[in-house]
Amino acid sequence: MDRRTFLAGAAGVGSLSLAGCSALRGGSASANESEDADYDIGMGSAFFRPETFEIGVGETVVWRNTGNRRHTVTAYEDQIPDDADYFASGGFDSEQAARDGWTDGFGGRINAGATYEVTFDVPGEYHYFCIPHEPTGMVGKIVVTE
Ligand SMILES: [Cu+2]
Repeated sequence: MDRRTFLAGAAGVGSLSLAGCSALRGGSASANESEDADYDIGMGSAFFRPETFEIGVGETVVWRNTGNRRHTVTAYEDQIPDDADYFASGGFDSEQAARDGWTDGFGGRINAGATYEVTFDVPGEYHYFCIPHEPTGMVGKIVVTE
């Protein structure tokens, strides 16, 4: 009689602690963290977020199109450090080539959900923009520090 009571009590405690564990695991905190880790800069309807992003020399910046429209990441050729390589989604080697490529058939587009990344080896400030949304102020800045 005493033994049966003890076993029933132990089983009850076990169920309770299991329920507690799965409630914790089902929390959304860890899921959100891993999504954020996929990119550094999001691209919304007509903005880069964050608009200014700071990294160290040799680090890589990942942009992700977090919206539904097509965007580009296109450097302003005269607003990057003198000895830095030009960068633009689509692999264009000049700002004019990137603008022409977009006009010719949306070259350099980053579709919804897609990513684009650049590794920065030269310190300084890099200003860039999105070709289709430049008129509405979709610009950003990368600050690379030593
Ligand atoms: Cu855009």
